[in-house]
Amino acid sequence: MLQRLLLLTAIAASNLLTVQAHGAPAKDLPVIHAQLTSPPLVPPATGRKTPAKVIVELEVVEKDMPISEGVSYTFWTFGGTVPGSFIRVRQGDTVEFHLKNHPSSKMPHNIDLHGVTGPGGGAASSFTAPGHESQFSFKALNEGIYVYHCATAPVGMHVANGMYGLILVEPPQGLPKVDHEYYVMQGDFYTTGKYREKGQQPFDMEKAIAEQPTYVLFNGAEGALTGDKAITAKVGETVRMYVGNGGPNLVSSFHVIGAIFDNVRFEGGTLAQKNVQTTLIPAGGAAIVDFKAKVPGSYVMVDHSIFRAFNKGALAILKIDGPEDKSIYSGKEVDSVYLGDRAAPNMNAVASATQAAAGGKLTPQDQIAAGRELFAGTCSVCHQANGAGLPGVFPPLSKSDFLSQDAKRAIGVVLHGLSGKVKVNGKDYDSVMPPMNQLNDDEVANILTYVLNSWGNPGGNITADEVKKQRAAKPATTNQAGH
Ligand code: HEC
Ligand SMILES: [Cu+2]
Repeated sequence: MLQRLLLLTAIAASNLLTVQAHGAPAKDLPVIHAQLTSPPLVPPATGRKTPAKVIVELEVVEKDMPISEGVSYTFWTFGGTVPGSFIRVRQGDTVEFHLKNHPSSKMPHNIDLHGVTGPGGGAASSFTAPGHESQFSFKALNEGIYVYHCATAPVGMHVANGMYGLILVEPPQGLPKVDHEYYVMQGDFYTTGKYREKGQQPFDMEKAIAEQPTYVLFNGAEGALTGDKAITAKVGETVRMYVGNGGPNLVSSFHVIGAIFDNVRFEGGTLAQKNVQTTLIPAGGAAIVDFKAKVPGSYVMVDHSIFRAFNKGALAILKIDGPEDKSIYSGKEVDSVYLGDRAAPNMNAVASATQAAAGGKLTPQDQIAAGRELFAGTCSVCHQANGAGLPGVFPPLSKSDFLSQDAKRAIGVVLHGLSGKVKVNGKDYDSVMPPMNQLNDDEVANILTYVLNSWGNPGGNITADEVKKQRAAKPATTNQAGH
């Protein structure tokens, strides 16, 4: 309340001081409290034509948050989110920076802002123990979009835990008006467990040193920008995205499937490149991309190092609503081809199955519901959504005699793949199913339980333990004669 009052007073005071000479001493500048936003939101334009003294208050909070469905991670955050709060100032502003470290923190932290001119970018002046606050000032000399991050030893670990964000230094004349501005930031994450392995996952220093991330994510969590959390626009509107890359290790090949960036301020600099398909965003760097929404549908944002998108989580959605324009594009809405198992608008059933499993109360009904969501986009690409398969190419899973002969054998099929001749419902198939061992034990168990209880199959259930045992075993024989 008091803070609000102070803020209002500060704004009122700043309005009184209309004309401000360039280069006025900081003590004469109007005082403004920066409004910070959580991703994917961006604070409004400063709207100022003259410099100000801008007070930024940012608090470091260490907290557990989901990194994927049913997977929890202890993030270290600037402002409670990954990436951290978005800061917006104007070139020529003097920024009075207050860094607080929440009393519940276990670690000291500091901040290095790439928009600062001075040794360490503020790091040396901002070392802050838990329960403390530090303060330093800098003048925003250069316009641009800048990464900030923690630089406390071990630096890589602080960054890997989510300690980065963006600060925009507007040019004196401001940026051209657009209809939407969004804040998207990539990061790579290292957990001791495998991708999507459930439960609390600690940081894995060895994977981080080897630069082998378990997750590559936009905005700190798988699904942070998909389903009902997708960012949105309407046909005819302009969209600007401030896209950062916190790293710590990977360089991002940022791409929006089905869109061309009209303008890219690459590397966050002042020059704009036009008509760009994929823009490279270095670790510790950022870009400003903009484009006009022309055709409705779901646009999938990826790191075009494509295994990161489909197997490590680097996938987000921009949903554009509005009338079709068949003269530009005649096709259909993006489907499971690009969305994969993210095609389901939400994965609630997967999350509740995970919760039930953790509490030892998993029912076959939970498994079936979760399996249905995972089947879409994972198995349905080949076996079809109704399990009917495609004649001569993909065998049916509906009323499959192969499946009902030996339900447990299907575990091996999913984990290790299947090739060679196989007869299903009297028809021969001689093709290849790739191993799908990127799925974890719960996922395989749930998908197969769903399959066993769908389309006239015999029912029953498969447990995660059974999957675990078969994962260690050798590949299933591909020849039916062996059975
Ligand atoms: C890339 C295409 C593809 C995907 C994805 C795929 N399969 Fe298959 N699947 C096949 C092919 C092809 C065969 C037959 C292989 C052969 O001819 O030896 C097969 C065979 C099978 C069989 C044994 C035959 C039958 O019809 O009962 C089962 C069970 C099965 N798949 C389950 C799954 C499940 C569950 C998933 C999802 C986790 C999945 N498959 C994903 C292509 C695929
Ligand atoms: Cu830190």
